[in-house]
This record gives sequence, C-alpha cells and structure tokens, in this order.
Amino acid sequence: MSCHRGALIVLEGVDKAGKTTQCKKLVAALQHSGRPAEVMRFPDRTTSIGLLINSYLQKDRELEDHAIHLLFSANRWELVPSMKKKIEQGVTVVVDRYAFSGAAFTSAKQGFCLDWCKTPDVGLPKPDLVMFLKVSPAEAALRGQFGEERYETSVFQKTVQQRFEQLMKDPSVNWKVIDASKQIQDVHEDIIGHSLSAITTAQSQPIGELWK
Ligand code: Z5A
Repeated sequence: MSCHRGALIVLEGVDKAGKTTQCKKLVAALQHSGRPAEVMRFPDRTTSIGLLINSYLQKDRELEDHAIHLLFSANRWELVPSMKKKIEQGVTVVVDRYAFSGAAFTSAKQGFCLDWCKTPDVGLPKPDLVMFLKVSPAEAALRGQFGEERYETSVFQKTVQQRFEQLMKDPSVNWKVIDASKQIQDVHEDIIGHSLSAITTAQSQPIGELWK
C-alpha cells in the first residue's frame, strides 16, 4: 500500500465534451506509469438510487425536480465511503461528473438558484483538481446526435454551460479549463499534465471538504 494518499480528479463539461473518453485514457496512462488509479462516474446507475435516476433520465419515470436533484446528490454521498477509502489507500480517483454537474443541470431549470442547488453537496470530498472540458454545445452536438435522454437538447445545454461558467468563478475550487475541441490525444496530453501536478500536490494535503 502507498504511504501517500491519492488525488481526487474530476472531469466536467457539457454533453459529449469527451469526459468518458478522457477519464478512461487518464486512468490507463496513470496505471501504465505505475500510479494506482480508478474511475468513478456520476450518476452511478448501478445502486438502488442510481437505478431510480436512470429511469428518470430515460424518461421511464417522472420525478419532481427538487426530488431528483436530491437523489443525484444522495448517489454521490452513498459512494463517499468507498471513494475516501480508495484515496486513503493511495489510489487516484478520476471522476466522470460530480457535484458541479448536479448544480449546473438543476440550476438550468426554471425556478432554481445555484446556491440552493449546491447545498446538498456541501462537505463532499473536495476534488484536488476539476478540469472543465470546454467545447461549444454546437460542436459537441456534431459528435453524435442528442439521444433520447432527458436534458439532451441544445437549448438546455447552452444554459448548463452558462451555469458551469458561474461555478468556475469560485476560487475555492482548483478549476482548469481544457480546450476539448482538439484531437483526443492532444486533449489527453493537457489533462495528464495537470493531473500529475495535482497528484504531487495532494500527497502532502488532507482531503478537503467541498464548498465549505
Ligand atoms: N446529471 C445531472 O442532472 N445531475 C447530476 O448530479 C449529474 C448528472 C452527475 C447523464 O450523465 C445526465 O445526468 C447528464 C447530466 C445529468 N445529462 N446530460 N446531458 P452521463 O455522464 O451519464 O452522460 P453521458 O450521456 O454518459 O455522457 P456525455 O456527457 O454524453 O458524453 P461525454 O462523456 O462527455 O463524451 P464521450 O462519451 O467521451 O464522447 C462522446 C463522443 O464524442 C464519442 O463518440 C467520442 O468518441 C467522441 N469524442 C470524444 N472526444 C472527442 C474529440 N476530442 N474530438 C472528436 N470526437 C470526440
């Protein structure tokens, strides 16, 4: 077991920004270089809460907007013990979407403010690095048709992008904006550079608490 903790690294961005592709490449590169690393993703659709979220996203079930927001947050909280255990054991955890997606997506709906949307996630393990994969919603749409899932419309995605921009003004979070319109390998090289430096910095710091 490593004597240093691992880092918590999050990839965020609008639909089709390349988050899943880049999370997989980052974990593979870290493992290849001898650094323990694992991927987690939110929503994690495999738990009982995740199954409910999945049925909502697939439009098989209607849920009140506040209720689904709290379920997305509960899905993160239920996985905190395993996330912390991995990090404490020296594993770098690379997360595909986190609380920032939670706040950005719900606050893009009518009648929701960003502060209310952030509240249920206050105190989650704080990422050592959050990379926002920046690509215009129009460009992202060219990477594949929007599917059948909820939220997959270009008008909604534009509002989500604006909410992410508001979240990125918070200096308490270590945000890095990545130009995700480049080739997959070029994006990966930017991501690996920031990640290696976050892993080194995290080794000497305790795990923080988000938005506290
Ligand atoms: N949601 C929420 O409301 N509240 C929350 O708290 C959370 C989430 C956590 C499902 O999320 C929905 O839940 C999501 C937000 C909401 N709704 N929307 N929209 P999800 O993570 O399960 O979403 P997803 O549909 O699985 O992922 P994604 O965002 O659509 O895609 P991605 O991971 O960013 O992209 P990708 O799968 O890596 O790549 C997409 C395609 O682009 C693929 O064909 C790649 O080969 C291609 N690609 C990737 N990179 C490039 C580059 N650089 N150039 C060209 N082509 C590329």
